[in-house]
Amino acid sequence: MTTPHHHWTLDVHPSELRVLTNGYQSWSEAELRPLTETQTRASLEWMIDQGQDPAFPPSGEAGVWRSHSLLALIRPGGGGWVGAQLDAAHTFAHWEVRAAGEQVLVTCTLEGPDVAVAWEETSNVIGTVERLSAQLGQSMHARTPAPLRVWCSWYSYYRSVTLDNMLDNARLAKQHGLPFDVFQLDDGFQADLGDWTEPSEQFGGHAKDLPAELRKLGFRAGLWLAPFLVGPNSKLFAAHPDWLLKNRSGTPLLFGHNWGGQYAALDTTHPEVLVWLRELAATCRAWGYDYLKVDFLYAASHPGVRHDPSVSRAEAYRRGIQALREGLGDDGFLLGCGAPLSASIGVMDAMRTGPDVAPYWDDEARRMLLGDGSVPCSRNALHTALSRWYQQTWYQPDPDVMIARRERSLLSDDERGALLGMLDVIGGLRASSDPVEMLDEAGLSLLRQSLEISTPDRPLTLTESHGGAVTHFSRGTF
Ligand code: 9PG
Repeated sequence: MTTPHHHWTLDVHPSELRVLTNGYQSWSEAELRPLTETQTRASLEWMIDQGQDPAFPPSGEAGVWRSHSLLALIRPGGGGWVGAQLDAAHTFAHWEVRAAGEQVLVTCTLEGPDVAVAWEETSNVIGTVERLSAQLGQSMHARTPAPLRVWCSWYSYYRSVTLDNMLDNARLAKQHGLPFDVFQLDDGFQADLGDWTEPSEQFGGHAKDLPAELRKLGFRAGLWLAPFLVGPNSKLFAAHPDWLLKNRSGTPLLFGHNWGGQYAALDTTHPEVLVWLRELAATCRAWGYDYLKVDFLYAASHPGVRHDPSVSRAEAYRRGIQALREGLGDDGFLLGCGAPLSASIGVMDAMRTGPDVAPYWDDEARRMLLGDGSVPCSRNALHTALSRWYQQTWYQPDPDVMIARRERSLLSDDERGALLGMLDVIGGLRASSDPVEMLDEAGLSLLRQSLEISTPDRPLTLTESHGGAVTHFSRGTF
């Protein structure tokens, strides 16, 4: 594996610049900040595993900022510099900018096969970011299907969701004429991570029994999976220890912290794992699910010892998601979450571009004291998804759900309004998790507004005729 390295020295005073960064995966922070400030580094290892790139986390030094795939430096007048990798299928591009006295040093290190990297000085940073990201999207055959309106079980029922909860909400949504396209079952239906075809006790049924009922009510069926994760007590873990990502001593690597402890990951450079993943997605499709929310996807590119050590982390990830796409079928809808971003272009239809929304505005203690910018809360979700506006050309963005309910929520009326407006500005998928029975007239009206897909804020796409003359402007597919 090669590690090509580029560097540039800029004769500009660091105090003149702001830096636009892009975090590694869906939940990692993306932001625009003065270069002289300090990028936040999560203070606990499991938070770095789950919210940053453990192989390239923020350094924590003042005046040093790290970014993935692309980086922009902005001068007060809007000019500056933009760097971007021009192919992301097999290679992670690690950008670092460093204030150094009267100068600024920039490096780009490629983890994986050598790919072209653009570095441009420009009078219009925003325009250049949009042009280079659109170029990356085009060259990787980005999929940007029409956005869908989704009801998702997570942000109200969490892991105690039942089959009846799903059906009750779908029936009520139909009664109220709520314009959802998809009803998506989230985490909680499965016996364990990896044991997806066996139900949990509390679900009160089997996930395969849901799609036919949803279709009768006029909805498509969606299912959540964390397809690359393996619970240490799961049957999959016991049956196939050879399929797991290892640490240097050859034992399965356990990392992160969720579901009450650490978890293992599938090694997607192992050919049998790819067969298993294809079959898993095909099984869900055969059950009637044509929309999959595939989550915790960074597990396939977590640093560790793989069956085929010559495969880059980006390539290992890509093989895993391609196997899922093959199993689901080209006409199925694939939403990535907790996913390395640019390496997903052309495989994913939609992508979570920020951390989770929660029924409160901020989690200041974890954000400020523990340095975790990916902790669920409305503020973090909006902050990061807004800072990734240019990724509309990579996939359909999913800025996460609107929360319209007043019960079981700490959001004030103003905060609900802010969430509604900012989700609309970001665009992409429209989603809700509110139990429909919790919504009064005002709540239903807020929910209906949030499901309206407006486009006027989306950038105009210029379409040229063969002769080069502009024939029409369109609103694009966003
Ligand atoms: C299901 C959930 C929902 C949600 C996903 C994801 O860093 N963390 O500890 C962390 C845990 C869970 C999480 C995000 C971050 O949520 O984004 O929509 O599907 O999993 O478990």
